[in-house]
This record gives sequence, structure tokens and C-alpha cells, in this order.
Amino acid sequence: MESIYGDKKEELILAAKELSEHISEIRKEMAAQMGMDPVEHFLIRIKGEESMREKCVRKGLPVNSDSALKIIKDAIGARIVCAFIDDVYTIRDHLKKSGKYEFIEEKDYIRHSKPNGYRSYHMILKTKGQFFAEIQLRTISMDTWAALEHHLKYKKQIGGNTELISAELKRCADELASTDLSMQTIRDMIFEEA
Ligand code: 0O2
Repeated sequence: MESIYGDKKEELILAAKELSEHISEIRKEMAAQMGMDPVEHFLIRIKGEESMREKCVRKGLPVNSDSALKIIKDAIGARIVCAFIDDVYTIRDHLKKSGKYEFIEEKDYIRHSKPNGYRSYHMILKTKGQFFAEIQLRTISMDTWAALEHHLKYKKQIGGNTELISAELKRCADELASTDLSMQTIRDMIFEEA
């Protein structure tokens, strides 16, 4: 079967590799400046053939490379997980000032969390003049919460009181947000002392 990315698959893989290398460079530069690696973990992937086909169908789009590469904007997906909130914004700034990309959209779900409590900083950028990439930047606690919530969301047969579960998830998100702020304050105090 032909790839959903048509004859662009190789170029798409190359674009993802270059983006990955650029993020690694930013990470190294920041580590040298700060004396610690700001990134806890970093993942980058090309959306799998099946899940891209499924997303085209879900969005009511024709299942072809135009939909996958020109309409859907996360053929390349990257997730950068930091220990501290400030590092999320510093990495964002490095990406923006590099001049390598066209920035299409930004959603700050950190300053404006989703009603369910989801927090993350999302950016859609265009790389090499043609490929969209979705970058998700978040802290470890935001990542932990999102993973758990995603897991629960897909457990359709979930028992118990759904309303209570949602309220508890939101409460956890708020507590984690407050902990993230405290951790950032502690780091700022340590740096001030140094
Ligand atoms: P998939 O299949 O992973 O791509 P989009 O549907 O991507 O065109 P959307 O939903 O407006 O556009 O974009 P948004 O809000 O920036 O979300 C993009 C991705 O962020 C989602 O992909 C999730 O991976 C993640 N995300 C957004 N909201 C939540 C949330 O409430 N909980 C969790 N756990 N993750 C979230 P999709 O939409 O799942 O599609």
C-alpha cells in the first residue's frame, strides 16, 4: 500500500531528524549555560501510517497525502519535557529566535489550562518550508498528569462516578500546577544564593 505521505516520506523523516538535532543543540547550549540539562526527556516521531489514516477519517478528510501533510498539522510530533516551567518558555524562545521555522499557531495551556486541567505549551511550526510539526513543551508533572488522563480517557468501560473522577483529576492538576510554581521558586532562590 502506498504511504499516506506519498513520495514525501523520506523528506519528512529528514525534516524530523533535523528538528530533533536542532532541539538537541538548544538543549546542550542551555545545559552549558545553566550547569544542568533542562530537558528530562524528549521524544520525536512521525505519526504512524495507521493513526494518520484514522485521523483523516476522524476529521472527515480524504485519506491522502494532501490531508496528511497540508491540512493535518502533526505529521511530525515532538514532546519536550522539562523539570521547570521557565525552561519550557526558554526553549520556546530559542526555537522562535532561530529563524529556522515559520510559526503557525501557539496554544499556551500552561497559563490558560483546559477546563479538565490539561496543561502544556503547544506550537505548530513549519519546517523546511513545507512540513508541519507539533511541538508539545511541558513539565514532568504536566506530562505525568496528561499520561494518566489519556490512559483513563480511553478506558471506556471505566466504572465509578465519572463526575467525581473528573473533579479529582482537576484537583490533582491544580495541585501539580501549584507544585510546579513552588519548584520554580525554589530553583530561583537557589540561583539567587549562588
Ligand atoms: P492525535 O490523534 O494525538 O493527534 P488536533 O486534533 O491535533 O488537530 P487540537 O485538538 O485542537 O487539534 O489541538 P490541541 O488542543 O493542541 O491538542 C493536540 C494534542 O495535545 C492532542 O492530540 C493530545 O495529544 C494533546 N492533548 C490536548 N488536549 C489534551 C487533554 O485534555 N488531555 C490529554 N491527555 N492530552 C491532550 P489529539 O487531539 O489527541 O489527537
